[in-house]
Amino acid sequence: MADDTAVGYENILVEVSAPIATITLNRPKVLNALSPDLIREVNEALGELDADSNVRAVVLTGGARVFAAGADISDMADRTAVDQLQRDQTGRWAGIAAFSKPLIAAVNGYALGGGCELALMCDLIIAGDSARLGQPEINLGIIPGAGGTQRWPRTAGKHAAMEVMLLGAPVTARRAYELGLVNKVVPAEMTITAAQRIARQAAEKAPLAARMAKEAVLKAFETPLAEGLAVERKSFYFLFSTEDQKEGMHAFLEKRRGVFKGK
Ligand code: DAK
Repeated sequence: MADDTAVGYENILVEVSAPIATITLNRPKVLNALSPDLIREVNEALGELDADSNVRAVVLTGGARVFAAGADISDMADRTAVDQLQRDQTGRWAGIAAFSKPLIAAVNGYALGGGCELALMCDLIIAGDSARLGQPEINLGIIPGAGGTQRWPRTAGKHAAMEVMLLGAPVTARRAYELGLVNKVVPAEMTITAAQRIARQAAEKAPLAARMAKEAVLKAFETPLAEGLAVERKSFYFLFSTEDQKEGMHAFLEKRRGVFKGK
């Protein structure tokens, strides 16, 4: 994607301002409810941005007022279990979780249900003080379907996870910060620029090292320690085959700032 382009999707806006890009969920009338088309577009955009070597970090936001009020209830209300199984919704969300570059959520207002799960799939979360994160699925007679029951307890612990899952009430930005769910709370009008600033910081780092670091950290949630340590070690050795490792270490020795090419 070219610089500073708003690429034409129907449910999202994508702005590339190399070395970062910003994806904005854009269904304001329904509080960015995550229709299948919106999720497909987020996946497609992330696929393109992953392949674009000019883009090194991405901000995902819902804009100034709301992140996302969850999956589109009007789309789900009359579906059967077999419908749900056959539409491979899980596969569509997996593409988002698999994005290989730093992905930073900028959350204002509600991040509920699938909206909260989408934020939790990101690598960092910057929350505006208006943010409310929660899993209200219990109020609809269902449970989270995009990782909420797994990612909440891994980050916030069992009891906080049970509280949001069983009572269906969201937590404030401040509480989410205390629980370790969000990295930083800022005034709501600064959320997106704060996230973009952090994305630019991440974009200055060595891209292959960032990719390996991200993979290794995510492995920690899926594997026993010995296996995770083996992944880390192999990635560590691999990075000594990159130009960026030579650049980074020589730049340090020469007392200058490293310039990384992702090679
Ligand atoms: N879906 C559809 N429309 C929604 C919506 C949603 N999730 N949330 C809000 N809207 C619509 C409202 O219907 C309303 O539309 P109109 O009446 O104007 O036509 C408009 O957005 C504004 O909403 P409100 O009038 O309700 O606004 P309020 O400020 O009064 O309340 C609220 C805001 C966020 C508290 C409220 O809208 C609310 O409770 N929304 C529902 C939140 C919710 O229950 N979310 C969880 C949905 S279930 C899966 C992956 C993921 C999922 C499932 C499967 N697989 C991979 C298998 C995820 C499931 C979910 O997220």
